[in-house]
Amino acid sequence: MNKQEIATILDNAARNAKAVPQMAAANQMNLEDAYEIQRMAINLRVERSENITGYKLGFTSKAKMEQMGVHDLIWGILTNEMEIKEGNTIDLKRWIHPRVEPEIAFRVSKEINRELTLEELPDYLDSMAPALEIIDSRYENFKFSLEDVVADNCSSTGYVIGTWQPLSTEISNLKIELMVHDEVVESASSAAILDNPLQSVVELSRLASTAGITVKKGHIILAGAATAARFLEQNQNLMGRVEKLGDVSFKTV
Ligand code: OOG
Ligand code: MG
Repeated sequence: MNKQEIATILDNAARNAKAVPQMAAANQMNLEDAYEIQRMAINLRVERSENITGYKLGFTSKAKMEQMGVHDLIWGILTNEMEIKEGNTIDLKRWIHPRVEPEIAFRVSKEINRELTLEELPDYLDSMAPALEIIDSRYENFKFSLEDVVADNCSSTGYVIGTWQPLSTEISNLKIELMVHDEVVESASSAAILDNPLQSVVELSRLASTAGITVKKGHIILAGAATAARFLEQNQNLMGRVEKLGDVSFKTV
């Protein structure tokens, strides 16, 4: 199969909520091919008039790498179709086998087109918020190689952002929790994310500028989960809680 065919299969899998087999090994896909396929699949969304709203980092913590068996940092693209408003109720039928994970989101205040240092970030970010990411691998059994997950836009499928607040640079040791019906089911320190979640923004600035992509003002950046992800079930109240930043929630049916 060529790259465009793979991108179309993955796009259809997401639209029809129907899993497909992994494709990297059978098609000798390398990492560069995988990112090209990711862009092609995003272009199909843009052709349907979706807008790019930001970027997400993946496998920035050991807990995530170990859960999924992939040990390299990856990045994917978010669109407005993936945005879920805080407090909304989502019908799980729109997804295949969705999981949720607690995250921290940053908002870009000035165009980023080169690799930034940690010290420079306060000039480029204006706010941060607690967030929940919903991931839904398009592959059967939620199993993939590094190339497969990259081609599948890093399992991106949904995100919920809590209340934005001014950027604070001291966030390297905040408690991050995932709660189901008010019970904590996953918990970690933000230090689990590359020792400091702001480091995810540094990594994104490097990866995006190398790929010739400009991160625009207003874009959001998800730093990557600090904990393992949990499968979603019907009739759940989900909440992400980040110490000092507050809560973010949604419900399932
Ligand atoms: C890939 C996405 C990883 C994160 O926060 O580490 C990710 C997956 O686990 O399916 O979003
Ligand atoms: Mg994530």
